[in-house]
Amino acid sequence: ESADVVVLGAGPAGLVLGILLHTAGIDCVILERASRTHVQTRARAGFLAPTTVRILDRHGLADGLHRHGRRHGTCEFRTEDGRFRLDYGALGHGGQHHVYPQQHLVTDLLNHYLGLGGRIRFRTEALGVHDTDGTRPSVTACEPDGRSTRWTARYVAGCDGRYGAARRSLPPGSVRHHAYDHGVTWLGLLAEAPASLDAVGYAIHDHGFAGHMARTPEVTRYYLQWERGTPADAWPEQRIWDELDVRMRAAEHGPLRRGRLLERGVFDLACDVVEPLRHGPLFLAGDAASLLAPAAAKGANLAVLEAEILAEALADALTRGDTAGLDTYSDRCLEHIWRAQEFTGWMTRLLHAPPDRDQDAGSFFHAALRRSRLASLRTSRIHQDWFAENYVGV
Ligand code: RFL
Repeated sequence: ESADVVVLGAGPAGLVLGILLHTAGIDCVILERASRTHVQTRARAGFLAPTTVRILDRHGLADGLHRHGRRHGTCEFRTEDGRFRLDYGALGHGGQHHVYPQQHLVTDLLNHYLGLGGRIRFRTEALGVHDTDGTRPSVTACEPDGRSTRWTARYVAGCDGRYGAARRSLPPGSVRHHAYDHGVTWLGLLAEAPASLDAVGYAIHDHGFAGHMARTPEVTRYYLQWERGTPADAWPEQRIWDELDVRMRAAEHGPLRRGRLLERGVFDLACDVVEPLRHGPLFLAGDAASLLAPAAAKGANLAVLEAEILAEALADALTRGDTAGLDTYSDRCLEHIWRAQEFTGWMTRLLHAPPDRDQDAGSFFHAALRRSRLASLRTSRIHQDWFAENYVGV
């Protein structure tokens, strides 16, 4: 089988790319390992940046977001020195987030793509991308019935995440892989409960970080810094809520609204960047290109931005033979990626004690630095503007 562009993965990156290519009249197909139900129900991100909303608006993909998403522009830090709020939507360039769960966005994008007549194969796992040294790459894939197929293409877009086939297929030595582990682990929770505060909550505590993020009126995301290696189900629900109360200082600032925990997942705050985001006719976008720790909510936003840049470049190449956009794709994206990595690293260090905190040396020093950094953020308008610009920007 064949298509001009074979897209691997139907997350935000793959779907935006598929829609824009299809709209530009490019023959493309999306291969997705998971089932349609799985793709439409996988809860992850929720905070969409103004750039993302502008991109979705530009292509008529933001109806659901405007109808059901909510604007959000406040975060609250809770520390041993009390709490303070930043109305980041009124600082910096005045940008706000839209809170709209990623699975709803993915559902909207998928419906749009299918409505256009776009081709997608669910439960079809890409096994490898081949012949990337030439001009006629191919993708081997495993179909739902276990048969294997080969797709030939002009270009392949790897939007299949960190563990996908695109990254695995890069020939050794063809790209550099910069990986960094922040040394911190989070337990991510989805609670069947309304938000407990009208802000993103970041709690800094001796026991470790705790976070609160709105999702929908019925569901709220919480995070607990978690000991690496401890399974997600190690604690009963009661203990998790009690610990959230302690770290969020509920006794001081008001109770958390408790509810059944719908989902738990443990993940390390590790990040990486592939450089360049291209090998011959194979291009990487989204998490396949760069993974970010979720501390600053950048991953889905970068995925959409990169998909738009790549779609334009591929359309220029395929319709006009103009490959200038493909040649600059990697550099353009890497600029945004490193900026997002830098801010995410800054947020990660703001929210967590360094992993060596139990070894006395340095721990007091680091705690003092963090306190001072928070004091600056609480009191300096310039620091706040910088924070706001980076917090909502991609
Ligand atoms: P996705 O969404 O992971 O989609 C990749 C798709 O590829 C499929 N796939 C394959 N298909 C075919 N063949 C193969 N061999 C395949 N291997 C994989 C997968 O089934 C999947 O459907 O990647 P994409 O499109 O690059 O999008 C990236 C975002 O999903 C990710 O960056 C964000 O979810 C990160 N993130 C957040 N980002 C934000 O911008 N704001 C947030 O608030 C935010 N919160 C989060 C997050 C990620 C989290 N997790 C995953 C740790 C919260 C959490 C808990």
